[in-house]
Amino acid sequence: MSHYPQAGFLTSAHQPKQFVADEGAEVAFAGRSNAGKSSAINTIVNQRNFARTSKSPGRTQLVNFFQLRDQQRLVDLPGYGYAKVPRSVQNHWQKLMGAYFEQRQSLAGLIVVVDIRRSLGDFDWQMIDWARQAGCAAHILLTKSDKLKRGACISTLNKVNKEVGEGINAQLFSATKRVGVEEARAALDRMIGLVQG
Ligand SMILES: Nc1nc2c(ncn2[C@@H]2O[C@H](COP(=O)(O)OP(=O)(O)OP(=O)(O)O)[C@@H](O)[C@H]2O)c(=O)[nH]1
Ligand SMILES: [Mg+2]
Repeated sequence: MSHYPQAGFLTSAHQPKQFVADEGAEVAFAGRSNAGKSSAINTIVNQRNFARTSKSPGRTQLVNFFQLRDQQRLVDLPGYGYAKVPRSVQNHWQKLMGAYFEQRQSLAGLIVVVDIRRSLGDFDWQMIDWARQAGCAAHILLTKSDKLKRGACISTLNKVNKEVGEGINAQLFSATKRVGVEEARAALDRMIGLVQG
């Protein structure tokens, strides 16, 4: 059975006015295009094709809202940093994300999904800064950890934890090999308020 039996798709928003009612609590997933956000969400929720995945990066330009439990949501934010996206799309992304982080009272936490083979990029840092400004918790998934040897995973994990400093934790994750799923669920549940901590 799913860890989140009530989970389901709510809506996709292209404009802030399409965001779902700003009540309860939600945790947003952000990351570079193709980093593995949708795969991470599917694995954590334990439903195939819950959030769609794609082989062509930059396809998801919408803010996708999912119900997790009553008054608790997951949000799949549009991927960033895909060079071939036209400037108009990049500007739209910037505005949409700015509005989301500024307005969203129900934003309880941010999960930044980073391909472990890349270090944190400018946009990842912008997300972390926005989260800090919004006063919400943040957690980092170093995903695709199946692509590196154990030693390289650990040294990247240590390096990233040092870079982000106090208050934010990074962890190893793999959607393919199901690494770090319980740890990610615990972070998600803690941020969303199920477990006070
Ligand atoms: N080996 C490996 N591949 C992964 C993992 N997670 C995702 N992928 C692959 O990486 C690609 C992108 O995954 P998505 O989950 O669609 O990435 P995304 O961040 O949602 O991408 P956009 O929505 O386009 O921004 C797909 O081909 C996935 O199969 C993982 O843990 N290990
Ligand atoms: Mg996606």
